[in-house]
Amino acid sequence: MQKRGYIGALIDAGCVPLPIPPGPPDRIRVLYEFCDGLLLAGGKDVDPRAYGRSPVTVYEDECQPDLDQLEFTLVGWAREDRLPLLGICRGAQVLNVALGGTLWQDLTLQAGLAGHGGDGADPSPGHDVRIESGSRLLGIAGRRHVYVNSIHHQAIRELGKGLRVSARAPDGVVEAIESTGDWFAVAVQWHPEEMLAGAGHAAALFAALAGVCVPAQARAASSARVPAV
Ligand SMILES: [Mn+2]
Repeated sequence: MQKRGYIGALIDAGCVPLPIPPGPPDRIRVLYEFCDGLLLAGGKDVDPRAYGRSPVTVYEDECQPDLDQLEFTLVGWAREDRLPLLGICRGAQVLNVALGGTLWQDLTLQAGLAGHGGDGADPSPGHDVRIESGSRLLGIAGRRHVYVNSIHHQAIRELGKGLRVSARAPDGVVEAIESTGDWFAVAVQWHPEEMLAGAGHAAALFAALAGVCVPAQARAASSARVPAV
């Protein structure tokens, strides 16, 4: 979590934000054990080599492979523990890649898909998204069509294992994904933390995460297995 927006949104939803800085997995695990849920925030591009592709754009120097690995580890733990997860922008991409999916490295290189901003020179005014029926996201947002901001030049390409598309932009770009199973893992390509003043569906995402978080002590008490550190 790098921006005040995420922290403020979590506090407003009744959470106690606990930033997890990069570090060795054993130390990260100590912090993870305190968590009742996980927010994967926006940030730099995922290193394309993490999903078996060579970098095709100038954004390679924007990558942060150590952060990628940390967040892949966190996703793996969260999936195993069914720890609730909300992914935002890069966080949605991290969730997808951690589960074996791939990304469009640069939407501006794809015909008809350039209108999502995020390249620093051409900010997008935003766009509509259509939320898929039967999705968790529809239950959270409460309606099929919402208007969102758009500050990304990458997007979900091939889905990771156990994920489904839960919203698309009018041009077909995947704008939200979520777990198909009983794990609350919901991720959006837009930035709800920057939309809290104007859109009820933005605050609803953070409220949904807070609502499904089970206190860590109760989770430990209900489980016969203590995760190994
Ligand atoms: Mn977009």
